[in-house]
Amino acid sequence: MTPDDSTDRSDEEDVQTDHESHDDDRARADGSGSESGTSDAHDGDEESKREQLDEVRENPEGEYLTTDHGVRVSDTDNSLKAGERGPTIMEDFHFREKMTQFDHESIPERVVHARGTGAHGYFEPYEDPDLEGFDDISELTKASVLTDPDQKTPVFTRFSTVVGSRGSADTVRDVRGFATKFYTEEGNWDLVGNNIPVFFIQDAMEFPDLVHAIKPEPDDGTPQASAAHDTFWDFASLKPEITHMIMWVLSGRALPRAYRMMQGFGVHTFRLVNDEGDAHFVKFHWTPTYGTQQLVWDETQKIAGKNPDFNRMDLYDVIEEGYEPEWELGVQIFGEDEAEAFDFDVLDPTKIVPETEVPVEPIGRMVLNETPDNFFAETEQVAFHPGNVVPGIDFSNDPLLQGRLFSYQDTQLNRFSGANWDEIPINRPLAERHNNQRAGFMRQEINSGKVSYKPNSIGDDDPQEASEEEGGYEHFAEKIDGTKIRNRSESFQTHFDQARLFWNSMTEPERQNIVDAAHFELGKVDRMEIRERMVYDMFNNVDHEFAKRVAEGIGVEPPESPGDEMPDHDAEDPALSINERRDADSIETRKIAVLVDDGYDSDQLETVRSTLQDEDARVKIVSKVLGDKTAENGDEVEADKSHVTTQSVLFDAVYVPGGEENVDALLEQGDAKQFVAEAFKHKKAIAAAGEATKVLEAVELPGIDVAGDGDGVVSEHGVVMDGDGDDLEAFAESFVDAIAEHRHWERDPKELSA
Ligand code: HDD
Repeated sequence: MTPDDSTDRSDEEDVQTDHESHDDDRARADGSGSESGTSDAHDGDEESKREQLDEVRENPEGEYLTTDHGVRVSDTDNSLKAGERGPTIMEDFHFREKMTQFDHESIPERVVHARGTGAHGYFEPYEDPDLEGFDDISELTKASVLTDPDQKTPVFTRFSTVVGSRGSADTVRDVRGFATKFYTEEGNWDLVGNNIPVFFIQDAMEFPDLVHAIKPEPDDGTPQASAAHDTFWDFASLKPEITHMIMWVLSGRALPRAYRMMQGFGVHTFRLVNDEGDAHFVKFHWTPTYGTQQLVWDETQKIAGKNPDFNRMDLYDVIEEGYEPEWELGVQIFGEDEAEAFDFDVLDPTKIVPETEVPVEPIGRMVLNETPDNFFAETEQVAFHPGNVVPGIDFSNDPLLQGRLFSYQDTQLNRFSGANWDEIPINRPLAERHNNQRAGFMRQEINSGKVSYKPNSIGDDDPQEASEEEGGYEHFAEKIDGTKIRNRSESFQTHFDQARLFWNSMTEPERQNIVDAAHFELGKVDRMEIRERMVYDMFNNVDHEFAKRVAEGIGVEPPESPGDEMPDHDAEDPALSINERRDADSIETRKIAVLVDDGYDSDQLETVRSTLQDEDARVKIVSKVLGDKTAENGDEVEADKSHVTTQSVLFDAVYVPGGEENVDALLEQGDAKQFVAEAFKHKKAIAAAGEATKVLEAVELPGIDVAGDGDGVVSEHGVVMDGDGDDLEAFAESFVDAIAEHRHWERDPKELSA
């Protein structure tokens, strides 16, 4: 019997309430049953979500304009009036409808993570991943989305900033959201994480306070998308548990180069549960194959003005250009006994499980390969909920996670004004849905039949509850024996250990970035007592030298001795440092500007350009004004951007080709010299050959001896030069290597700004 048969009234007497009797009915367990409502049965391949969305796509090409009710419209510019110059008439249904739709176009923005962008793709588990202590991943979990290499599960991933409103700039200092909806055969699984593996607070109860403190202040509504104001640091300075997160937020992690160049973390400890009901703790990690990379602070602020959609456009553009951003999903697995032995509590979301203790083991990969058709319908309306899990994936008692399990469902009610947000195409699962929900605002499904309750005899007691074997979700049978209590566990009280681990793990340039960030953030705090608390009560308990360095820049008397709670350890974990981990050496998708004017050296430009393009970098010609530029030999290139519309901060590297006339023109252009100077300041690779080295001389790059005739190809701190301009291939290769370094941190950050 399939679920469809249950509406057959002739079967009414044949009531089955014994679920065991449905054992043969595999249709329920494997999702291969007949279609029902708007949720089709799909076989869970990569295309299946796309096919489901295709059913609701609309394209007006070649069609007549109609009202929402399908009546063709003859004039959409003029309202219906009583006389040519008379008042508008109420009966103008087209005017009323058009205006009403417009007036109701916006929905409340997300209370946090309002600003974001998303893309479609798929997830596929690796064949036979190497997992220490397990012969097969099915010993760990029964979630086929993670175990079956033949299953390509469609996903939609939305990246976001946290604090800013929907229209705020992308490159602000902030945590980034990294939320993935897996449309699995067994229902939707939402992994709603961030690009930082810890969180500000330990208990969801504190979340409204945290968000109120960091959002614009309630009296004047400023500042936008920034933690750099009194209320946030007031809150932070009174909450030692926030220390570890503060270290991450002051670091380059809060300034990702691109969404596709940041790690993602599930943050909480979750559980994986196998067929036998055995559970292991797990931490989820996403690692980008384009490498974990950051911007520098000065650059982020300029980008916010030049292109506030920097990260949004980056993701859209690379996918549209045919690149496929990819992340590897890794897991850290540990048992309850191991968890007991750690000197921190795995239920405390302000703690990582250091990779030096438990390695990250890769189990699959996610590829994003399709942009949404419509930002509102897909990216804005996608609704995540950490409570969306599938059999084999379960929660832990992390009090932050437990609170999230309530908050997300609730917040969607606010965003969508009703409970049927799960029926919106982007949120609708691929797995079949059958239950006794029938009503509510904007109900889309038409559920047939008389029955919407259980138990029932009229409808054969369908839909049936599924046993575990039939795919029914069973919560992990954790034994709980507790006293009702409202307090914080003693095991949650070590606040500085891992903050110190983070500081110890940073390279010196990263440390300097953290200190500079603290100078900026706390420099914006008016109240001295808050700045003092941050230095004495927080930073001085992480590292004494660090506290002194911060104090010196914010008018606070440097502490004379380390804080009483400063941990006595020098442990490091190289996985925490962006500079140490790198994750990728390729320059694929990197954006390289070529500064060109008439009279450029065409052979040189083409050699460098083709070398870069062979490496899948994106090369753009930048000139004073748009239009074609003519080379010495009569070749032409068309400028992609002019100095008015672009700037060095929007590129990863810059190349200045030779050619006497070209170089003379560039030397006259302040914008061109500024382009090179800023690229240097932001530690990006720079290349110049032949006459073009004169541009480097004119810009006076601190600490760089510009190569001259006879020096050959020279690479100094990421500045690649060929004074003779005659070894172009070696020159181009050297430039590729310099770009792959991402940033040349050894350049003194202070020198140019001095
Ligand atoms: Fe949250 C959105 C990630 C703690 C309450 N959160 C939201 C989004 C991400 C995260 C990525 C955006 C989803 C999207 O793109 O639509 N949140 C996290 C992480 C947390 C976390 C990694 C800590 C580990 N969040 C957290 C707590 C609460 C919330 C403790 C409340 C108790 N979060 C929300 C929310 C949001 C949200 C208010 C706003 C919009 C939404 O849910 O859909 O419910």
